[in-house]
Amino acid sequence: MSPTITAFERSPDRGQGLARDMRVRWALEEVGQPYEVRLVSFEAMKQPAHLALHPFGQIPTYEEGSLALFESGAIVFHIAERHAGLLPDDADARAHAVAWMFAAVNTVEPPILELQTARLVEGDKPWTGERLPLIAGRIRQRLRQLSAHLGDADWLDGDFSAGDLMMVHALLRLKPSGMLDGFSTLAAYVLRGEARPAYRRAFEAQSAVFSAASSPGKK
Ligand code: GTB
Repeated sequence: MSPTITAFERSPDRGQGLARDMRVRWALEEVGQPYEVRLVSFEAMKQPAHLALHPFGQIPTYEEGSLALFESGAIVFHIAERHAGLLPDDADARAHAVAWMFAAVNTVEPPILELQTARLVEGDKPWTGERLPLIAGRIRQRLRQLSAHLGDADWLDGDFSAGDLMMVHALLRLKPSGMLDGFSTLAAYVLRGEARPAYRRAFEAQSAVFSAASSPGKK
């Protein structure tokens, strides 16, 4: 039976692949696992039926038989553990790949999210002008460190892994800010991720949802 994931009925990013269902779609495409998608509105996400799947009323979720999961990192890890292609066989290399998954969501992504919140949610606050350069500084520090680790390698630790998938997707949110432009090897790393056929298929699938919702005749 194919798993079912949830995604935004109408994504605020207008189908640019920034919402976190994209990570899950990408992982499923990498391992060749077909999947179903249930689209949810912001209202539906806060209703009991969805809260039973996701305690915080968000997307994505993942259902497979009696298993229901939330948190994109946990879902990608689950997919990577059960299918070949996203984690190395060697136990130590596998542990490294998992460390990079955590680094993506726990070390690199937080200041990137802060920037988005400061701009989009708190942009009208009197302190925003002073806060933005501080956040940008924290992001640049992480980018410098990540760039130093990556060097001229294609991926973070050997072959492409779930760690790269999570990291590339976290970095993608920086694209509109232009901050990646100052880090040519990271910009190329992100482009390598986006060029993967599995990424392209996942991107097209989530983008098609937005296009369909925006087509004439739809509210
Ligand atoms: N830690 C959780 C995970 O990784 O799964 C975070 C899940 C999460 O933040 N989900 C968001 C959500 O459901 C969608 S992805 N938000 C609705 C709500 O909280 O009510 C975050 C997101 C939203 C929009 C854009 N965008 O427009 O660019 C990008 C990312």
